[in-house]
Amino acid sequence: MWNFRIDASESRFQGFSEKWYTRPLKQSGPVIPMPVPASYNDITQSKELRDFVGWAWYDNEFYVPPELTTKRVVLRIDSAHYNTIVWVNGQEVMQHFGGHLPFEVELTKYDVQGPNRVTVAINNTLTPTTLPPGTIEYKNDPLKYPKGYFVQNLQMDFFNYAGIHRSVKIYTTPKVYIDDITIVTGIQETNGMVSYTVKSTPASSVQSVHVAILDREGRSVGESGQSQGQITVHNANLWWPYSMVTSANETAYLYTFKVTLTSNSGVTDQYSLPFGIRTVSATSTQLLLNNKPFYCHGVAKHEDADIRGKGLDFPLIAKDFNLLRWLGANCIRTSHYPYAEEIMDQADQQGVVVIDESPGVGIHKGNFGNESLSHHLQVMEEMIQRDKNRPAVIMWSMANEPQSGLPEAEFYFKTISQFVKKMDPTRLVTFVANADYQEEKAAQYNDILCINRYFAWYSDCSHTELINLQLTNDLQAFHSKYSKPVIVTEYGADTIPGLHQDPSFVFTEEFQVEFLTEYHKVFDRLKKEFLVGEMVWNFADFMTLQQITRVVGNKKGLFTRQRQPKMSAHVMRSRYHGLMHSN
Ligand code: GCB
Repeated sequence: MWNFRIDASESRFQGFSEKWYTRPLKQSGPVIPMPVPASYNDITQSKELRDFVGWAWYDNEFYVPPELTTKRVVLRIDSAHYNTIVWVNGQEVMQHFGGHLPFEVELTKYDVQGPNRVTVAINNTLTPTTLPPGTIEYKNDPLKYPKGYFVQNLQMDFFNYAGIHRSVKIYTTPKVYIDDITIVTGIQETNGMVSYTVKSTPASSVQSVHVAILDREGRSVGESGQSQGQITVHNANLWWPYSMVTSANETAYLYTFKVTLTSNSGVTDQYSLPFGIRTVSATSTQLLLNNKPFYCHGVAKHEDADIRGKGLDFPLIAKDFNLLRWLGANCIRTSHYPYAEEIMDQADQQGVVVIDESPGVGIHKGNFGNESLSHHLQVMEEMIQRDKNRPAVIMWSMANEPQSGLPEAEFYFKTISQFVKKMDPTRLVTFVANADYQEEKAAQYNDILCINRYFAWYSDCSHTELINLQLTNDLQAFHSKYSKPVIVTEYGADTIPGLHQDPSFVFTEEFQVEFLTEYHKVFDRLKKEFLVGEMVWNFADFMTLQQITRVVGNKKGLFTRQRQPKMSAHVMRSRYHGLMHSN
């Protein structure tokens, strides 16, 4: 529990003018206990706090045991949404723009034996250059609104949860330490080719680097004394998604890459990184994992649950992975932002393939300028840096449903796609398109065409008899234009659990089943041609803004927000288990 208060002053700047970071937050005014990690929005009964836009302040105390002060002491925040400033003992130590990704600072140069106070101020305001973008609209009609009244307009449809969403850690490393490891794998006949680079700091103090690849039993299967090189793993066990497991291969085989660093005082640092040997590629009609065709049958998700909002929650992570297995889903998209590292660890370990998406959701006209682009590149860099060694990640998604029919989208996505390919030539890149195939300007830079479709929901609502014709024509047109494989990354219908009507009616469980089943008929046909994946929108119901089109949130889940199955979950389960055996 941290101390917490929002700055609801008219200026929204009282915290800075009164320097709340210079003394315990409770001395600045009333504070409440706030759990970390969690979104702050749903923790109290206050509507003002739930819907708050502006600076929220947290503080807490920590100690660094004297024996650790001889080491490098680092403060790491696994994620906070959105714009964050951190002070230690009243001194500003770091700032970070953007949710969903970690940031850290070395505290060694500050006196931190303690007791220490860490103060964190977080602003959830979204602007035209943040990711996701948003706008603040001031309402100036004095007959309708009080002075200074504003609303936050968002271009995404999920609730803008805010706060310290993931863990805050103090960790230590030796002074001469392993700073970064990059592993890239290839396959030659039955051998795994493991190329690696180890970065150590300060490089001048390093005497030697030793690397060893350990198998699951801890036996060394390859070693080297170089900080950079390639190791051949003979008769390698490849990393396979669990749906591709046969008697000859195992699920998600992870090796350990063990690095030992020596300085003139002996062994100074050791790090063991789990990794998998696998390759990803695409032809004009296929997605290949380890040179074998892979059909992705999965779900798009959200980090979202009652009370904690987007806060990290281990029981929820375990439950969701159990439900993915129950469903037979072999693939998830981290719609619409990078998920917690603890979730990604499970995907690596359990053999669930991931399309790793940036928070670039709802990029519209006015969000394609240079400032937006350079921030987007920065976010892609942080995301790739964080997830580059994960075997589960097969594709980077630059964005969800940008206005990619606009001419300015072409340069924007060309630049990001080239940047991503340069940083990571071993994975595929995409963004999830929503424009009509004739208007689409940027999908040429995607390796796989990812498309969200809502025929019979947002268009021709209720007319499930049109899905077959419309979806077939649309997907075929996209594929013919670009000669690339296609994944339908979203399709779904809002469904209120427990609402039944026969014949089907929108919002009933019967309608959701009928709707999904009509899509499946098309998928089953096009799967033989160029379709390489289908992903339901959404795994579970999730919270949105308050709108007349949403009944307390988006209800397109196969599961309720509390993770109980709707009728559709059983239908998907039978489909996915069937697909698994034909994969
Ligand atoms: C979409 C968006 C997703 C929405 C979904 C819907 O196309 O990508 O964020 O939640 O539609 O249900 O409207």
